[in-house]
Amino acid sequence: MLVMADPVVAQAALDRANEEKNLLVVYQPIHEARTRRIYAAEALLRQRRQSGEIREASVITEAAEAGPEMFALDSWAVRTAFRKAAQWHSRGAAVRINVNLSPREFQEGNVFQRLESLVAGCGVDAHMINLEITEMSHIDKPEETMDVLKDLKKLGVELWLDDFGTGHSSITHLQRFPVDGLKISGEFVKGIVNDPRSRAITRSLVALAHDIGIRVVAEGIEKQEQLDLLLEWNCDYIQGFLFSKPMPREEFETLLNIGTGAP
Ligand code: G
Ligand code: MN
Repeated sequence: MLVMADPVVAQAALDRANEEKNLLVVYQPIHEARTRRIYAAEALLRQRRQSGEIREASVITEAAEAGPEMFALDSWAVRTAFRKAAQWHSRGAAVRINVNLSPREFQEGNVFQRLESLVAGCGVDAHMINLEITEMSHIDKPEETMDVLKDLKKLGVELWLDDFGTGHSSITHLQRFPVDGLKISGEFVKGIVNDPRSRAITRSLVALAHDIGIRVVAEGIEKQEQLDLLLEWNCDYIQGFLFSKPMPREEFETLLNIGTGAP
């Protein structure tokens, strides 16, 4: 979810897409489990429909899968999030910004260079960025991936495995790559109260992460009983509708107790 090769062309495509499709970036808080302090915000791309309803923008990105526009949309979302985060930081809010890195970024190459210029252009502190990564198994060159990830870490960002335990986000990645944390998929979390398997898996994933010295976000928490168990297992961070849904920027800034004015 980074920037296209030609920034002028990319920006024009974005402005158009943005106008036509009413895109917006929403922010979902990630809280520190023990204190409930807001630790980070995950930036998510959404589409505002004429009715005013806001929905997931995956339809747009899927439709654009064949062309470069998907990157344009994603990079617009990331740039928006980075710019906002820079403003929050300048107003004294110590909140990290989580962005989702598309697996296609690795296929396109130059991930490090593109991220570096995006970070510089937005004036955001790279040490406040969490890159959420999935599906690294699509990458056929593990050595090159390793080099890119090491470079990214030198830039100062943290690397988090998203949707851990589902699809292609696997234990091999924990073994091979220098990740800082993992996000346990809501698919597991939703069963922890009633399904002994989901409970055992989630508890073990938290313990596994801690044993190798990394941190954990549990995603998709919707019920108090789920939170109680996660606290008992010493899960580090929590994200889900029980605390906060993804929200427009203004609302998130109100939560942070800061205002940044114009979009
Ligand atoms: O793949 P990733 O983990 O980045 O997906 C985040 C998505 O999960 C967002 O679209 C967000 O709206 C959704 N989400 C966040 N919290 C919850 C939750 O508590 N319940 C459900 N069902 N979805 C959630
Ligand atoms: Mn994510």
